[in-house]
Amino acid sequence: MKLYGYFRSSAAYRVRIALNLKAIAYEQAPVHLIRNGGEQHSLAYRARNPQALVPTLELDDGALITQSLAIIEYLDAKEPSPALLPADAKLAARVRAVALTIACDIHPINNLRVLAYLKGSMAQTQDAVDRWYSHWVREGGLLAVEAMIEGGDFCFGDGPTLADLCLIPQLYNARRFGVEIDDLPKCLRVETACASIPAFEAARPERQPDAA
Ligand SMILES: N[C@@H](CCC(=O)N[C@@H](CS)C(=O)NCC(=O)O)C(=O)O
Repeated sequence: MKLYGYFRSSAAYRVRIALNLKAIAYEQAPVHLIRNGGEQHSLAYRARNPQALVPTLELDDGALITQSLAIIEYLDAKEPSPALLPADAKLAARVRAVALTIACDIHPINNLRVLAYLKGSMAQTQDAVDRWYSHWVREGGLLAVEAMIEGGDFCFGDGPTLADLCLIPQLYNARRFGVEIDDLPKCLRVETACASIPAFEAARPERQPDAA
């Protein structure tokens, strides 16, 4: 398998954790989101992912899957162990609710292209853009995730699920942009627990071949 991604992309980070947890071998194909005007916009990459976003997973037969959550659910179906969604339907719905809060409610409005549009076409200052980012990470939001998760080492239960795969990259990004997260003890406990798991550690942005 080949993962088209970018070291700092939180969506690609989610998929790297899933691949590592399931011990699936894969090759990385870096797509630099800043250099050359953003390599995601190239014709070659758009042919793989019409949204011009990372990640894209290319399977051994050449099939392409886009959208990190769709990729992770595909991997979970193909390689069920360890399961990233609980068998219990009610618990699985709670796991998905946290994952979707991050992937659908926080991430899209804080994506690179949105921040660039605010700064460029909307002529906002860097300070205004930073305030937008922090506001939507928290209110959009991690404050809700803090209330939704259980308070143990993982968001739910005694092992990582799709919820943790979304939370850890979001916390990484929050730290990178200086967003206050010290008042989220349950999220921070999950962050500490996941940091000791090699699959999470190996997926960290600074450990990737394209980290610059
Ligand atoms: N919902 C998509 C989001 C993908 C996404 O927005 N990726 C970002 C990096 S985290 C990206 O490629 N941004 C490029 C841009 O904004 O131009 C997913 O989960 O895969």
